[in-house]
Amino acid sequence: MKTLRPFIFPFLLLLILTWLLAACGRAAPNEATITMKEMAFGQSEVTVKAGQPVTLRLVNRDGYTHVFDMDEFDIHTSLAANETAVLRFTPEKPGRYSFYCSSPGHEMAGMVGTLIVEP
Ligand SMILES: [Cu+2]
Repeated sequence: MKTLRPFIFPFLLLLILTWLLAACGRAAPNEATITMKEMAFGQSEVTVKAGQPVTLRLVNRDGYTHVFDMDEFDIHTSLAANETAVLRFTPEKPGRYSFYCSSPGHEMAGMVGTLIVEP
């Protein structure tokens, strides 16, 4: 057993580091997926932390174009039918920021939501 000991410690350390990295990747708090389906956003509220990069995955499940608009961050992303897009930005100031779809009539039909940026 004594000859094995030098090998076990680095192996355990590697195992723990791998587990930590995997756990961090899975629990990323500033990631969200917003689907666009049947003239609505799948999530009308998305909560993130200020000062940290945000990743938003947009998935258009409809057979026509939607737009993801968030004026405060100058985001205006158009998604064709069944298209997916990934947005990355960093909200510096806490607050509530509305997002909507600027395709004609969609906002009126209820394609609105709120990004909540917590301190
Ligand atoms: Cu739309």
